[in-house]
Amino acid sequence: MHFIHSLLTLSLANTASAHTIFCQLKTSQQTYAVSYGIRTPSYDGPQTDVNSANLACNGPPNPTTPSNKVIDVAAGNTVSAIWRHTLQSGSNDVMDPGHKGPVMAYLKKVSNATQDSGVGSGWFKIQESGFTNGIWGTDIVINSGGNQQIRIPDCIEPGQYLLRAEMIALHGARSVNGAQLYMECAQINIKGSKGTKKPATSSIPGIYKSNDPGLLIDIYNNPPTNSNPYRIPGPALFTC
Ligand SMILES: [Cu+2]
Repeated sequence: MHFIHSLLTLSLANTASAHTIFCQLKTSQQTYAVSYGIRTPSYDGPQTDVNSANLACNGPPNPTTPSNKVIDVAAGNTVSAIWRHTLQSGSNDVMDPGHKGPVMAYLKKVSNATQDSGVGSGWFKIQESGFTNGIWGTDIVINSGGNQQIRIPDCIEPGQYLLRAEMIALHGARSVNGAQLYMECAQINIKGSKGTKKPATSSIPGIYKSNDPGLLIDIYNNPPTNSNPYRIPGPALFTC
């Protein structure tokens, strides 16, 4: 009994230590330092309450550190949101591969990216990957050394934005609030766009419900299939 308990404790400890942080941004120009222009937490834990204000740009129980930097990004460029298990981890330590689920990115136009909390309206989704041919979005990120590829639209207005990158782990999602949501916000300045499109926007919190079919799901006993595909949560993807 004691042996079994120890094994259980060990496996829980492993799970807890294998969360993830979007901690670094790479543009076509430069790979920025860890935490440069990104509000990173020191602890890598998830948010699990989709109605929390901390769903926007993370927060307690994972307090984030502000950054006074804003990263220039050229419209139409593809950037990488780089994910790591901890702020010190390398590319071989992205997240526990047992963490399976969708990957998404959102933008919000702001007047001052270093000051805006991100909470509330203005968000639109610019990238998503769910479950295709047995591969989860998280698998793609882990297998590419932690790189989430995000194309910055070239049809929207230039200026300052928050870039919110998100990975969702569904291993515990068979019960309500069992999905683990990981997100951080980078502070960017989109340059070179002559676009004027104004995407339809949503509020965070507000993009997800705890019973969304993509968040309340038993991926082990009732995995998505071709006839019952995985439904990525959140608003429709914005495209130019
Ligand atoms: Cu985790």
